[in-house]
Amino acid sequence: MNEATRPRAFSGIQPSGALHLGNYLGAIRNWVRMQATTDGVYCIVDLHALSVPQPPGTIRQATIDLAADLLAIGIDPEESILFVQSQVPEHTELAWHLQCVAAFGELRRMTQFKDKSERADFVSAGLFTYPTLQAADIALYDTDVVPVGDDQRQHVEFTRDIVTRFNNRFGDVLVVPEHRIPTAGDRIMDLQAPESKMSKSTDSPQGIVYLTDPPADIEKKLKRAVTDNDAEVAFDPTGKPGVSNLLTILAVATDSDPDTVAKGYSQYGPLKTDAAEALIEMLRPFQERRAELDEPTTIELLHAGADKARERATVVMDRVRAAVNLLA
Ligand code: AQP
Repeated sequence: MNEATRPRAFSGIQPSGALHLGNYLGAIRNWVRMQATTDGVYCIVDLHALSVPQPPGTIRQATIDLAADLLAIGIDPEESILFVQSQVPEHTELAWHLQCVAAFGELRRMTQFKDKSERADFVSAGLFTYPTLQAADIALYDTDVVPVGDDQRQHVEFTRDIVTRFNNRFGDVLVVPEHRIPTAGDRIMDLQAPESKMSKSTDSPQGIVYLTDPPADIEKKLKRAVTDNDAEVAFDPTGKPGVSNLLTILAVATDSDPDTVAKGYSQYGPLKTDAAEALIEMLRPFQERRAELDEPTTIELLHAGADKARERATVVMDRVRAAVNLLA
């Protein structure tokens, strides 16, 4: 299939901290796999990261580090476009148009906004309108599929709603996308608090497996993972969230499913040891490639990616301006 006939995929990730297992198993692994069948556009969404206060000077370095991580994981700049959101100004322009068709009430219902705003001392207007910028990111590339983890399901559905509303007002201008959420690994939980998702911005150093963690740290974190007292290995995410998380991790790392994996264990100890081993093996090639990537090469690839992204974004933005009937 050539670029013109393959479905278009788009997804983004914030440079808001080091990559963890949830980001990889829930989303990025799919990005890499889908490169064979889709025309992929992958974006480091640095403007999204600004929606919560960041320590001064951290975003630039975090952006470069994240790009190197994505290249080492297998995002191939020959196959896909990898770029930084702030280098393509059309994202914020389209976001404004979408904000003007989004309703205040539907933004207020977004669970990510509710969760993050409840935990924050300062709630920015940007955090509130975040889903409209995300909708613009997606719509700007005529996206057909959006590979994301389950936590982004509501935002992609919101994108479908406002893109459809925009089209109803202004004509058939934007493509209505669909999400692509994995059947297992769509929500990896914190090892120390398995009722919460593993997240870059929570303070849980022992609960998060970072992709750059050395093998000894992975073993230690898995060994200390919270389980329960009844010592029965079964996949039951509501009743046994800790054990189910370990089963999911081992299943996804070995391309199996959690119920099948559960049948092979009667104790938590061997399950933890095998899950750690599978993760160490899964991450080894990434960790080796990551050590070889230097900053100047990474920055150069990002600039080239931004040029390619901008070429596509200007075409869609021209369509939007014409449809809204602004003075050319
Ligand atoms: N725990 C998770 N399990 C499965 N998928 C996950 N994703 C994130 N956490 C998990 C998926 O990773 C992609 C990139 O996420 P993001 O950085 O853009 O934002 P996020 O969803 O808010 O991720 P974090 O790690 O929780 O970041 P912070 O703490 O900065 O908000 C998305 O596709 C997401 O579904």
